[in-house]
Amino acid sequence: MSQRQRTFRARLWNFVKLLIVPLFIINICELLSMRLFKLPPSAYPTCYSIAASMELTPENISAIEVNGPIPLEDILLSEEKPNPGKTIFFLETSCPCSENDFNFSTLSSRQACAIESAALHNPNLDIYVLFACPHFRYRFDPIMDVILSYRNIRLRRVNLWRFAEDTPLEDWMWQEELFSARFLMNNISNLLRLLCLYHFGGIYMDLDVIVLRSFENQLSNFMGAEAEQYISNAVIGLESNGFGHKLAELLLRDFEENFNGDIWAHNGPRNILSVMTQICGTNNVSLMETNRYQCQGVKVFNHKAFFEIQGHHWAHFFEPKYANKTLIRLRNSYLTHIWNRYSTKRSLRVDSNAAYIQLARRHCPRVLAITKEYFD
Ligand SMILES: *[C@@H]1O[C@H](CO)[C@@H](O)[C@H](O)[C@H]1NC(C)=O
Ligand SMILES: *[C@@H]1O[C@H](CO)[C@@H](O)[C@H](O)[C@H]1NC(C)=O
Ligand SMILES: *[C@@H]1O[C@H](CO)[C@@H](O)[C@H](O)[C@H]1NC(C)=O
Ligand SMILES: *[C@@H]1O[C@H](CO)[C@@H](O)[C@H](O)[C@H]1NC(C)=O
Ligand SMILES: CC(=O)N[C@H]1CO[C@H](CO)[C@@H](O)[C@@H]1O
Repeated sequence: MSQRQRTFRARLWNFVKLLIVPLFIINICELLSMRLFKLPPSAYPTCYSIAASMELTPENISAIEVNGPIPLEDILLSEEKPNPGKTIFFLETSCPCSENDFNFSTLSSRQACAIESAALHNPNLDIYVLFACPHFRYRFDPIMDVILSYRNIRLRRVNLWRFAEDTPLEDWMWQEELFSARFLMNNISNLLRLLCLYHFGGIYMDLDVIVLRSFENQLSNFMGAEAEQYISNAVIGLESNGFGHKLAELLLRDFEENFNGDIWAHNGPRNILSVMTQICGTNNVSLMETNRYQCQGVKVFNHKAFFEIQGHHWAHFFEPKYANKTLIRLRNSYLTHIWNRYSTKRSLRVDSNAAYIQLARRHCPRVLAITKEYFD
């Protein structure tokens, strides 16, 4: 190596050191300050803790104005509790706030449709809709009114930290919560669904589905394959006791362990597949589907049950030319996922002939009836 090359290398190395060392120190300081002064890592997650700190207690509940917003009861503090193993849970976990200011809880027509369809087809189950963040709803809100016209629907709030008490994640929520909040908040919905099933058993469903038939005869432990080698966490059923409760615990523990690990993407479905592999002794999802007894009785539905129309075909719900075929394909499904992730920006007129509207007419008639112009 020539003298010149060596000098160049030395310079380069010095430059890299100059760059890396301060970055490293900044990083350490950031971590330390988060630990020592409990500074949240970014503004967004603080909305959840602000919401939790603004809770109404029985003492100040009477301070609410007569015509003011209506407070939601905390699911754990309310006298009326979900019926163990006989409740369907929906979660609304978004939490935007600005300067301690929250919008009130409300639902889009599509979310309300999921909830109505569950209530309509399962009159003997409780339907609980849980809000992680704003704790009030508007006094005049046609969508909420129509939802509450079903006797089996309840709206509640959850305080994330209280909800983790008496679960395997109780300590973890407090210790790691601020340190890792950035990640936790992204995945709050993945976590909260497991906590619901741990507390009460029952069925969890995403808010971007339509229920097509009754689950009242399916109140056992079940999951749904979304594709070959892929089990979704969009719909999960667990009994409130016995192996169902045990499975909820395994899922929570796996969630916690891998929260700190490197395999982070798609953690919801990864979490499910890893635990199912453990209990079934195989990672082959088709074998899980055909041999329920190998999986301690946990039923894994074929993808046709919940995901007959796959994500890349989400437009089949929106374009009238696909409607007939789509409705025929869904004839044997229990529910269908509408893929909000892809379809949320796609507006749909209430008078469209699209499959989504035709399904809504049959499975969420009251919500569709009060929706003006756009079913969004
Ligand atoms: C209600 O009272 C609690 C303390 O009991 C307080 O922390 C909370 O901020 C109050 N909520 C409102 C909306 O005033
Ligand atoms: C409340 O809703 C309005 C209208 O949808 C929106 O512009 C505003 O940013 C929201 N505020 C918060 C705090 O989320
Ligand atoms: C799963 O098992 C089935 C039946 O034995 C087999 O046909 C299939 O190839 C297996 N799939 C994988 C991914 O190993
Ligand atoms: C869908 O089926 C209806 C009758 O059930 C028929 O009138 C209509 O033309 C069909 N639409 C398409 C796009 O095939
Ligand atoms: C479903 C979800 O939001 N998953 C996210 C969990 O957090 C990781 C890390 O931020 C994301 O990569 C996942 O997308």
